[in-house]
Amino acid sequence: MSAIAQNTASYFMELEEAYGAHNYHPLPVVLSKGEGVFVWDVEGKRYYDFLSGYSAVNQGHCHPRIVAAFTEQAQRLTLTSRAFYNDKLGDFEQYITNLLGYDKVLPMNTGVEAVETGIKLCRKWAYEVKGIPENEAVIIVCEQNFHGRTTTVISFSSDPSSTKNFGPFTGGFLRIPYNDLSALKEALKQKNIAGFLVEPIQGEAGVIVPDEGYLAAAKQLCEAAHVLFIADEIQTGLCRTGHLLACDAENVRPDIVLLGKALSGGMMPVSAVLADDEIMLTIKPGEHGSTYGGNPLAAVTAIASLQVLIDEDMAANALELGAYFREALLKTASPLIRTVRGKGLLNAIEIISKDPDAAWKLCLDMKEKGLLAKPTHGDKIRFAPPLCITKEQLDECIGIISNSLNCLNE
Ligand code: IF1
Repeated sequence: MSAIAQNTASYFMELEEAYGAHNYHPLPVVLSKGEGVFVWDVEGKRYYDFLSGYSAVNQGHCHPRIVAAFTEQAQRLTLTSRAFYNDKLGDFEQYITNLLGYDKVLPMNTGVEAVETGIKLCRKWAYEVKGIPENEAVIIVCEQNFHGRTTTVISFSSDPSSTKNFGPFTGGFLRIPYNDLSALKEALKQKNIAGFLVEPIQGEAGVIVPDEGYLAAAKQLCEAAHVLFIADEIQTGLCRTGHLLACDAENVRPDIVLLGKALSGGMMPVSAVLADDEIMLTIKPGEHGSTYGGNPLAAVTAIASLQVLIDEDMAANALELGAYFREALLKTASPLIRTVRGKGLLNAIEIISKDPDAAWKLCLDMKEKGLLAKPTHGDKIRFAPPLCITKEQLDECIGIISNSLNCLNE
């Protein structure tokens, strides 16, 4: 590896290959700078970012207002642990609970920690409020779910690449098909059901949008069965789908909301769980937490990140440009596109081709033309630009995508 000139793309790729675990398979591009909808590689080439850090940078890369809040606080106080109070956490707690309309918030770091927290809260509530016998609580989840990578969370995954040779697993989960109300109705008849954990749109599965009314009806069924409706809004939340929460589109108020990713605008891992007192206050001092959870740097960064989403009306932009984008993709009438789906600026296409590598090749070609996206499950490509993208920029991106589709078809 010493034969490769330093500071070239190959050098950085070889470095990761040699010293990093091989748990990802990145597109061959090495990024070193970001601003708004753009990222730049080490050679200075500029790209539209259509992944947005897996929806962590909804606000755009290095948003100046978030960077300013972050750097100012970084020079003042970053971490105190929760053994002491700090003068920023309360501000954040007040701001986010007011914004989303819940009694309380519990701050964590990564998305999967929010999911773990939601599961623990749901179980506590089940035993201490609902009266389910201890260790018997069951949480309903969906086929093709993605909620993160801890051992408990993969325990209820239906994806063999997430689970194979990682067992033994955590019990207490019941899997039903997604977007299937009668399956939910049946499952809710079983004994000791405590909660229903659901993604308002299934991201990893390929941006699967449920039928209109599914979330509202599912919430009603849960309510009638005295079961908590837990919405994993880690990817769909914070304006990505054209609403502050994806559940807002159906006027659904989940019993527990899980947030992460864009809660920090890409600055650092910040996640949060929201619920009312009846649920949240079942967890007592010493029963749950995290070293970094609720640190003042995270608190300040999260407030700024939320304010940017609201002040720049990013939900409205996502809603309007998302519809425009899907229509434009359909208009390309490319024989390579099997389907276009999504909501707001969380979108995906499914590629149809005899070539099993078609989606990968398309992404490589778009990269050459200045747009970054990455295939999943072989044939699906997610298109999720930062929510600050303008119509003019989006038009240019639509041009790149349709050019690449044409090139690949030749
Ligand atoms: C990876 C997708 C996005 C999530 C939902 C919890 C988490 C995630 C609904 C965990 C994380 C990620 C992680 C990333 C791939 C990715 C992803 F492909 F799965 F769909 F966003 F595009 N709930 N999603 O989507 O959050 O602990 O990672 O902070 O490579 O694992 P985390």
